[in-house]
Amino acid sequence: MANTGLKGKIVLITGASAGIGASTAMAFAAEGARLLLAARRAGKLAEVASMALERGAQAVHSFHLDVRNRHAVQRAIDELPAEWAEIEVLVNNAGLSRGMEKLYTGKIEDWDEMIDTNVKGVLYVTRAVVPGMVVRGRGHVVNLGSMAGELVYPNAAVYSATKAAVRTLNDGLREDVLGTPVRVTSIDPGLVETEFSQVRFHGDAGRAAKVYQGLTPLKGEDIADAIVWAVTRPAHVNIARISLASVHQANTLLMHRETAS
Ligand code: NDP
Ligand code: 8X3
Repeated sequence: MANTGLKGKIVLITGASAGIGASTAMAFAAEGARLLLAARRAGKLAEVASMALERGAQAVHSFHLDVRNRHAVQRAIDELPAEWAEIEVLVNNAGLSRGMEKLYTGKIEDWDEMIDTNVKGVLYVTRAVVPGMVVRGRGHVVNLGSMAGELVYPNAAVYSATKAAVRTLNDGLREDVLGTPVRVTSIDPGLVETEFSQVRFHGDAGRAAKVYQGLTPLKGEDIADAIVWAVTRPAHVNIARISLASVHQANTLLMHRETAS
């Protein structure tokens, strides 16, 4: 293992039970970090925790967290065991898309879920964790934005708006911690094959698979790799944003799909 300075460092990953969050847990585990893994599905979280220990994590502490519940978020952070309190890296990853509908016919419940998770959830976790980073004089916040935050695509206005909000919050936080050593980075991927589309289409696996048909999407590991790279730059280097997509995707509107001959 190369010395990236992450050995023994405490890394909190929200939405660690699947997809990019789980891959990020594996990548930090391989660096010997101590992992705080949070999500709602306890069984999945336990599987990720045990894989992370096998992969080299120095220790793992998992806990139930619904990022939409601001009191639960504050309580979970306040009540961390003392040996887990000094969070060095926060990965604000928990997020989702629900539905693909025109804005004027979209389901309001879907909008609420996306806004509550992707925007308010990021705010609540950031508000609970970053004061400690500022007091300790060290820390790195990584926010999962999206290419959709850069360029809205049809039938996804609300999801895209939440990710545009993440982009603004990311940049605003960087302004507000200026003068402290705390760093703030947004990771803005295009299509990544995870549970994302199944969640978006409420478990419709066929519809989800079509999203990735004929192209090679990014994998969770690709995003994890970018996150670990960003947080292991020298302490004076602040990576503002990494935008990354598959070679088959130019932006949210333009993709190259191979058709079966
Ligand atoms: P997945 O659906 O595979 O994973 C999402 C994770 O978020 C799960 O671990 C889920 O855990 C967790 N989560 C969802 N809601 C909540 C909640 N209320 N409280 C706590 N945890 C929650 O999706 P991805 O891994 O693809 O998505 C991760 C992030 O990356 C999201 O922010 C997404 O917007 C972003 N992103 C994804 C892209 C993609 O193409 N996949 C591209 C660009 C950005 P549980 O259900 O157990 O709570
Ligand atoms: C998820 C990627 O392009 O489906 O943020 O919106 S995309």
